[in-house]
Amino acid sequence: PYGGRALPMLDEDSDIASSPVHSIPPIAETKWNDTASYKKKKILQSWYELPDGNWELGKVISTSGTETIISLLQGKVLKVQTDCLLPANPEILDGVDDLMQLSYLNEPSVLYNLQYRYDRDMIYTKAGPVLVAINPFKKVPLYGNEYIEAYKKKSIQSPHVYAIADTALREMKRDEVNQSIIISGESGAGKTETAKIAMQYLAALGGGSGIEYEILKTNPILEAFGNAKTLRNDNSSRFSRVVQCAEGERSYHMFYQLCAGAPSALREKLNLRNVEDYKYLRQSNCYSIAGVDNAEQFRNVMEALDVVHVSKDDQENAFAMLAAVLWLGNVSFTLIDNENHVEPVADEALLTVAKLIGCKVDGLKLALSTKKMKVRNDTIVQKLTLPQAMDARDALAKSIYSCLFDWLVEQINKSLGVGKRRTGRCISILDIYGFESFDVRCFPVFSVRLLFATFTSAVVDLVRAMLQRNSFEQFCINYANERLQQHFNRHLFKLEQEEYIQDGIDWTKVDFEDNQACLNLFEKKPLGLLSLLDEESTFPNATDLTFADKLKQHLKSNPCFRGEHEKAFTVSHYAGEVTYDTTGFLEKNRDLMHLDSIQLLSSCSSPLPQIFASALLTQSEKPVVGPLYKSGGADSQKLSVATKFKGQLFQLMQRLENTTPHFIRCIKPNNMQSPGIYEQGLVLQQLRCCGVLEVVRISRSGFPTRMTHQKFARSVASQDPLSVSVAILHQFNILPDMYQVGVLEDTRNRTLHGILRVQSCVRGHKARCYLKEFKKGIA
Ligand code: AD9
Ligand code: MG
Repeated sequence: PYGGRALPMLDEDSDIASSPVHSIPPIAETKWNDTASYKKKKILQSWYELPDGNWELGKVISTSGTETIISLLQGKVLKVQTDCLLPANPEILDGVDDLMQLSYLNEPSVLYNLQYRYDRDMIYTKAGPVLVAINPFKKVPLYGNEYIEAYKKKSIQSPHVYAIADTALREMKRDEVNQSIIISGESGAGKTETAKIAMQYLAALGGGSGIEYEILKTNPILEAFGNAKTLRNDNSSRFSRVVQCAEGERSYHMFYQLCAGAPSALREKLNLRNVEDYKYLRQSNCYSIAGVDNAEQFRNVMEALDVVHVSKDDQENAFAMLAAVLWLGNVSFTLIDNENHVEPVADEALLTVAKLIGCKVDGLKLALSTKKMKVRNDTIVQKLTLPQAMDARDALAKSIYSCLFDWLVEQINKSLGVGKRRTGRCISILDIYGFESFDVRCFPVFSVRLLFATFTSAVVDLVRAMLQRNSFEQFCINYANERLQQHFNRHLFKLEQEEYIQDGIDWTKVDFEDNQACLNLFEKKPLGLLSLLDEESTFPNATDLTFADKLKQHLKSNPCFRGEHEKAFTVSHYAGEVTYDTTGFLEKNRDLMHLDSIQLLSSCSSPLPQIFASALLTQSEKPVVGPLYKSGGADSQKLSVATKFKGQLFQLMQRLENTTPHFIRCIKPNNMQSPGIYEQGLVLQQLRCCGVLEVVRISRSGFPTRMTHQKFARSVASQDPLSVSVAILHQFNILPDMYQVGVLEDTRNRTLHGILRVQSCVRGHKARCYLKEFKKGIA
């Protein structure tokens, strides 16, 4: 990431200066291909890479020529090429709080340091300004009031989510600037738990107005309606999985909780059945989560809804919508002519849906079996075939659910008075879905073995789920992550350096992996992925194959793009290459919600469907950002899903841009959701993806501590700040070429090792002192 330039301001003893330069994620490594320097530096321990890619620590016995003899842990002695080794840190640095303190910042050293801490339940580590959190998959004794108090009083210094939340709160008050805590990581890495821990701290410090308790109580509600069990995480934050669910996964928790926990009066009113009686829930063959009691959870959610002042009526209305979604899934169709047109069967399912949403049965039938289209001045009614009718049904179910979720959030915000608080300042916590890539290549061996073992339909489905392609959902998720990564880069690389330059610091610019080219690939008009997708979505005869061809035709020279076989294409994301399968892209982007269904909802007598209808109309017709998408033939103007997504993403980014960000990177140490298992390869891949190590490097080569001359001078009790500073530099034999005119600050915290590196500048009266590391004893 350092684009071929040596890092600035390094003393001759620093390992970073001699690092070879890499242009892509692997962390720049210090290879000791020069034996003399190896000897000179008295490296006692080294990392040796085993054939399986893991690293093992070895003691260096002797080095001669280009070969080194090392003894590994179990006493095995090897003669190896010296340049196959990476230097290890001295034991005194085992488990340091901040990766910045490591003398050697190579991959095995970082992995080792994180593991050392993880094994001791120290799941948090700083990587310069970023907090790294490794999922313990068990209860760790790091939370609760005692810890909150300790972080509040600053009597504990160890890295923690509490410390990040505390800093955010302090900076919000001190600078009167909104703050954000941005939490990222793969599915199951611990983002949502981390967000809750941050909320817990903020709530405890909030001042006891009672609102804190209410805010914490929003968690069970949002999780019941917004989370589901997936193969990767029993409590995964999801979107859109009402109508489809893979084997072994579940739909949103709330459905199971309602079916298990609704009191009998409510059951009767909503005509509720058991989970197995609903097709939407039945398809994945999974109803329970180990250790979770659905009925009890339902009572928790009801209690939480009371706490956040959602009225009993509104609660019941919401449950009715859930029941309507479930019954919609059971609506079946029958052929009515020779042209494969269908209409819904007027059975219990259809009648119950009509009753729950408060519409006429005929109106519902029509909405699920026809589509009105305007051609010039005429309205024509098109009958639907079975797949079209099923799509219309599923689209209605999805819309009702997503409207219900939005409505619920709005109710909670209203009742908590969000946006109307006195101070007007806020801390936003962003818990976003992480980068997703289904590595199709990894699975075949496993799946073939499975297939031979037991050829049941359940297994085939499981394999299908495992072989999931990267589809439209991953495309959107990864695009969002690409934007977030840019935000991360901007703050931790770009702005930092701009500040040095602005302050007149003699600074050689450090290049970093900029992902602008990939963002351009998505956003460029008219020849970017999103524009081309929208364009193709407007052609009634377009198919996923014509879409893929179009991409290949227009983007073939783009370095971030590669066409693949048939319907596939590959994007070079910051986190690696992802191959997308365009199957279903156009359908998903068009958003099948027909205007007929919206009209149906607006004609309903129940209160919620009407609210949903107007929300859907504004959503689909109000341009947010980007071009309008005309649905084929009709004159209704609708935004495509991708364009809507982009609009929402831009709003989010705009909001984040106006805050001081604090970053937390969550890491998943294994795929089994088990405690105590730390898979080096898996951790390394996540560290490489998120650029954490590059941040450490830049922070280390930069000047993390800044102080005005005045403040510094006060701390050494002097009348003349500048001369005191220079005197100190002189006293410690700091060579003149290691500092510019300036002053020096005491960094008591930074005394572990290393050499004083000072650089400062004077610009008018606002001179600042910049320094890097401090030699033990200077403080
Ligand atoms: V997803 O992208 O929403 O699928 P997340 O949100 O990153 O994912 P989540 O926070 O739900 O993951 O964590 C997954 C599970 O890890 C939790 O259900 C806990 O069982 C476990 N976990 C995560 N963090 C902690 C922790 N600090 N302490 C204990 C934890 N357990
Ligand atoms: Mg989550």
